[in-house]
Amino acid sequence: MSKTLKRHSNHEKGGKRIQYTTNPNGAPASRSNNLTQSIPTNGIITIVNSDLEDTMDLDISQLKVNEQLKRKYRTLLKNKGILEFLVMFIAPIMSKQQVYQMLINLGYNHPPSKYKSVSIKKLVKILADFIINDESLKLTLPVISFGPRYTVDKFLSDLTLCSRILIVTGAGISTSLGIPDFRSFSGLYAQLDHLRLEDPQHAFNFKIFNRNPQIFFSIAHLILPPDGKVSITHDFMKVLQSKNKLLKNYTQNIDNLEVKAGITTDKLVQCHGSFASARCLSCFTKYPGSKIYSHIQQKIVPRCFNCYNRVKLNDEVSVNYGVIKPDITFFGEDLPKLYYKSIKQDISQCDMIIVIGTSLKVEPVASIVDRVAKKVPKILINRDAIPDRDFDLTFLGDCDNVTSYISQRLGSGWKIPNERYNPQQKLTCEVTDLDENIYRVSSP
Ligand code: CNA
Repeated sequence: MSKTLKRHSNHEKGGKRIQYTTNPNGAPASRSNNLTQSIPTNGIITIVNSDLEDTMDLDISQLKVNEQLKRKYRTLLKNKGILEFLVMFIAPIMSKQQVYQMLINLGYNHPPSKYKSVSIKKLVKILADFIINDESLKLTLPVISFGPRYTVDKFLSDLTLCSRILIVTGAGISTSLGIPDFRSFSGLYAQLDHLRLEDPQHAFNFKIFNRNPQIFFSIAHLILPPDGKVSITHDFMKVLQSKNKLLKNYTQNIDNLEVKAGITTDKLVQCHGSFASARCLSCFTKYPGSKIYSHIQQKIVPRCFNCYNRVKLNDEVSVNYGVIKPDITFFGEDLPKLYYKSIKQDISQCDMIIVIGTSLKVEPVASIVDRVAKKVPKILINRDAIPDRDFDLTFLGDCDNVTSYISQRLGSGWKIPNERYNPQQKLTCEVTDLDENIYRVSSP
């Protein structure tokens, strides 16, 4: 039986999601599907949507306590405890007015004059502090351990100690070389309008390729690897390899630049194949990828000589007859065997996972990070955050800047051997979201 795990796009990761909804004026929470699930972090309720505008223009100073609700809330808090109360009455999406109303209905006093100057997050924290410090409720607080935050310093120190680092990479590590990624604003998908495809992913769909190989070959030149150059991030991986710290690089890239950077074959899994080789779809003759580069550059469909020699005048052949296809994995094709052979063991062996330059939209690679043990530090380096995956630390920014920053912080022994690397480059690393542990690295 063929493997069922084919490469596919996963726009809606995460399976079933649950939202607790409630009417803060009293009705208990109910469960409904398909909406966002809230996650408390650092002991503070982060279940508010700070973007939600207050819809009613209420005069806050006029709000009065609803005695019936007050009794209900406080009895529940005393009898069931704080967690049950939160589950029943705090909704993932609440307006600032609703939070304030709850505060009043619990009998707490927060000066209306300060209402405007506090953020909704702050107001929720004030509410939580009131409840937790309310001695009349005699609350036994549940012990919830969130563990210490995974700091940048801890990450840098772990890097020096870890010896089995798994690196998952995507198109973002090659964009500095001029190869567009897929899904960014100016990425390849945004440049395919002229093909009038229902979905830009169809340019990489195996069935469609077989029906019309010209579609792929009309755009393949856009992602052909440049000659002789690799990015700072490629060379950063090489540094890890030289220090015997690289367990393996699972790359979704097809540009084969990891090999050019010197990542050895035992340390590399090209999950979606690469342009390094190609083969005839009819007779399966294997060709070096470079054999068809000039065809790709000229947007010509390359055909296999052997197969065409066999065709006689007036023979009818199918449109994909003798087409030489680069060994890259199209949607609808299976991943290379090496992926399945090694992934399980590498997931169980790694002592750190670093994900770089990928939107994590294509399965099964996208879910590798979810399969790694909880105790293993999970780091993301990307231009965009990926909120639906559980990273311990996220560095937002250009991955060449982030890897340069890491190298600079670790000292001269971590110098990246790349002509573009500048150990003196001014780079800052600033926290942008403490709850999610997200830092932005940029050059001022
Ligand atoms: P994607 O979905 O286009 O995502 C790329 C991600 O990288 C986005 O989240 C960007 O924000 C981020 N990014 C872009 N540039 C940078 C940068 N300089 N620094 C940091 N982050 C950056 O691409 P994925 O790799 O996630 O998708 C997997 C596809 C893309 C694979 O199947 C590849 O075959 C395919 N692809 C490969 C290449 C290549 O080999 N160079 C190029 C284009 C597409």
